Amino acid sequence: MNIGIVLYPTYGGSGVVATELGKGLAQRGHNVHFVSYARPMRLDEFHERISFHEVSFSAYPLFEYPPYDLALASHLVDIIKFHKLDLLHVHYAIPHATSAYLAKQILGETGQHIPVITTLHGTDITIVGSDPSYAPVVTFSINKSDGVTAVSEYLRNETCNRFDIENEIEVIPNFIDLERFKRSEKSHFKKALCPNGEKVLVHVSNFREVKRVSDTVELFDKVLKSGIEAHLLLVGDGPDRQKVENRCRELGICEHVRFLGKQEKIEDILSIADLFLIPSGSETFGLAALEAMSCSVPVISSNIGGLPELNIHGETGYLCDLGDTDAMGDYAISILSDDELQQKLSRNARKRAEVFEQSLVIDHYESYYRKVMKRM
Ligand code: GMT
Repeated sequence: MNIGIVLYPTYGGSGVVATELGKGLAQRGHNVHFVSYARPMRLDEFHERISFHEVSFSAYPLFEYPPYDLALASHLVDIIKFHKLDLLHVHYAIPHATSAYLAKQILGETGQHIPVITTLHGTDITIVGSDPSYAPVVTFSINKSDGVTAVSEYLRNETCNRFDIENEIEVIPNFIDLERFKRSEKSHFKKALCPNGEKVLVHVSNFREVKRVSDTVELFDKVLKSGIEAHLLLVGDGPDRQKVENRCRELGICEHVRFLGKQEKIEDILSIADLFLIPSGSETFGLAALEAMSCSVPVISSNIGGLPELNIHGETGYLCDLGDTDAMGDYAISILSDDELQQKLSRNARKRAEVFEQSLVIDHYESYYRKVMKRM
């Protein structure tokens, strides 16, 4: 098949899922055309069946806001026609599903029909929560898609509750490359960061408010106060970075907290982790937690969104009420002070990650593509 994938190229789960899916499809013999305004972060290698189309648009003085959605629709018309795409898979309703609908209508005028599949990753729903003016466009774009997928049961239910959805939504979860994300020998790295064998807690995010990075610092402070020698590695960057560092200074724990910034080889860092923290205020799936679990790292998360579909309380880690850093701290202390418990949770975490193995989920996408194409 010739497949178009429209995605956001930035440091974030939806871009990672879309890129890894496209790479996996290319390995299976499909021709994949990625479309975005910049090269996607994980699209870092050459493959003869992968192309990237950059959507460029001019900043005319007349436009205070350059119309990216229209530029994208025009590019899509051209790409679909010239490369004879069989299917367009867009990640995010805003504006991708809307631009895809426009492109489809334009092509329909010439008798060319292309199925459009929209994958919801979640922030579309959150944005509408805080800005209802998008609701009609999101509802329309979801209903006009030929197929719709969501990354968790939670997101499917949330979408149906918030919008007037006529389409069926198929749940296809995030997935993981178990070969890449596995615990590997990194003792030199561990020794450099923790010369006295300190425990390692890790958090990875884009430091947006919704990630509640400060909660990781609060619960880590509790861990330190219990007498456990430990380091907290904070990976990623974003708007809350300074606030979090200020809190570490107030608590006087800076020598135990390392801000590593954005990192490509997350699996190396996860390989020396004893515990992963994801106290988010909203998380439709929690790809960062899945990456940690695949590297045999137990997870302490908030009990919200799609996280309970991934992290099993008492088996792969623990789920706590949102913002309950006291309980999170207590669970962290119990894991870090009991090797047997830590090892049991680690083994279970890896086993749980195997459910989301990449090729199984790509199979699911491929069969969904066929199902949608058949009913066209
Ligand atoms: O979490 C983020 O800030 C990034 C966001 C994105 O838009 O890329 O991730 C969302 O999609 C991921 C892939 O499906 C999910 O694993 C994340 O849970 C989801 N983030 C939120 O719901 C906040």
